[in-house]
Amino acid sequence: MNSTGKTYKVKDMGLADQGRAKIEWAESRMPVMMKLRELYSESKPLKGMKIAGCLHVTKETAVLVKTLVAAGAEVSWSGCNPLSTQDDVAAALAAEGISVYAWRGLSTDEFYWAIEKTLEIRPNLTLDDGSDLIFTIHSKHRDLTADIYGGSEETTTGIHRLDAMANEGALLYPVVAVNDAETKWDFDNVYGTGQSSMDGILRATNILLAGKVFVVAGYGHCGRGSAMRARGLGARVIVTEVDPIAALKATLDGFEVAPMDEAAPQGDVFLTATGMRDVITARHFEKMKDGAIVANTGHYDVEIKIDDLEAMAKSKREIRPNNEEYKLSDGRRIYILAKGRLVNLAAAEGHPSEVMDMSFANQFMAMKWLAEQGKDLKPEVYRVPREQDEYIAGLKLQTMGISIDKLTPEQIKYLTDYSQGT
Ligand code: 9W4
Repeated sequence: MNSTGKTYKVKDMGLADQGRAKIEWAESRMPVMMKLRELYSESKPLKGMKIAGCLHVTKETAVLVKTLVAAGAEVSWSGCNPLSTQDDVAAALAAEGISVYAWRGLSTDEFYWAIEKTLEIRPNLTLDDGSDLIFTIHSKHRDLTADIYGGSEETTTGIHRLDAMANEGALLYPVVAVNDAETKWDFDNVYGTGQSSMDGILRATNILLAGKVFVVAGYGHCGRGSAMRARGLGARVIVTEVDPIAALKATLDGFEVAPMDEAAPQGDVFLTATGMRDVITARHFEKMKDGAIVANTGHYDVEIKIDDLEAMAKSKREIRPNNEEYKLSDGRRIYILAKGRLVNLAAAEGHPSEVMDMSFANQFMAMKWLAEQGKDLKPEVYRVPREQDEYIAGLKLQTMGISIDKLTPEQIKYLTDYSQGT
């Protein structure tokens, strides 16, 4: 129990001061969240709302939690991934009076126990990353849905599952698909993943990227962000693709484009960002130079076929944290970062706070909207309205001291009046 009589379970309350410092640092980088906190701490649009959240317990999430509380909500929280919980942040939240049930490395049973604990408040709103809360409520606690105005979901994967539920008529309350906001996915993927992938590669290797050949597999948003940043650090970038449109964009953006078979013998660093499995396999490892570094920032750990490398290797050792050296029988050495898992999360810290600022502003606005309208909505999956996206982008620009032009009434008329011709 903490000073406010709330229960919690975290690793070590002695870490609370360190966690508080981390949260304050994030707050100083999340001006949109701080603006929303200022705007709504008086009118308290979430007053009377109980929110259960299941989302990575990080310094940025703590800023979201504190903003929900400032807007009047009572909050209970668990982490959505056993490896992403920052124990110091969890302790700081507990010390602030939040019912938080999260510690790094908890077991599957403990994970579901934590979710159950957060549901004890009988939430009016749920906030998910991966839809574990929504699924637990729909399968085990249907009685709770009577009090629930709605929920939000952070990820694409979660939303796909919810769309399927809604299509079958199985969804019992409205859910906002936060991932679909442009101020969320586009900025996360291009600027968040782009920078944090370079960060992960540099932390795991400490190499000079200038002058290196950097191969990016996939020219979706994450690939584009990574290619841009690698170029910015002075690397010569080669993009590989299967989609002719994406390949053409990469070419016109000034990148070399080649098949992986041709890129393999040239690359110093390889980064997969395709979302597809088996992008780098034995065939490519066979052709790589001695010292080649291979990392993934795409889908889980399936893009690099490490089993192939294991089979080819004579020996293997950890040479630095998140960096394993595989020695082949011909003497070549190949380095795999973070065991082929997401290098930006495992070897660095994910999206910088400035990027999470917009994702979580979308979460906050979704909660506010559901608190105000949820009871009148059908149990469907709702996209974030364009106006919310524009509001958040506008706030971000404002906090950065950047102003933009406005359409004049004549221009608006010109836009909508087809009779004027071209
Ligand atoms: N973090 C994560 C996942 C797996 C993992 C070394 C190998 C996602 C989004 C946000 O999934 C997340 N595996 C690890 S560390 C680790 C961390 N290892 C350790 O050995 C396995 C995750 C959202 N987010 C940001 O991006 C920034 N602030 C946020 O809230 C966070 C974490």
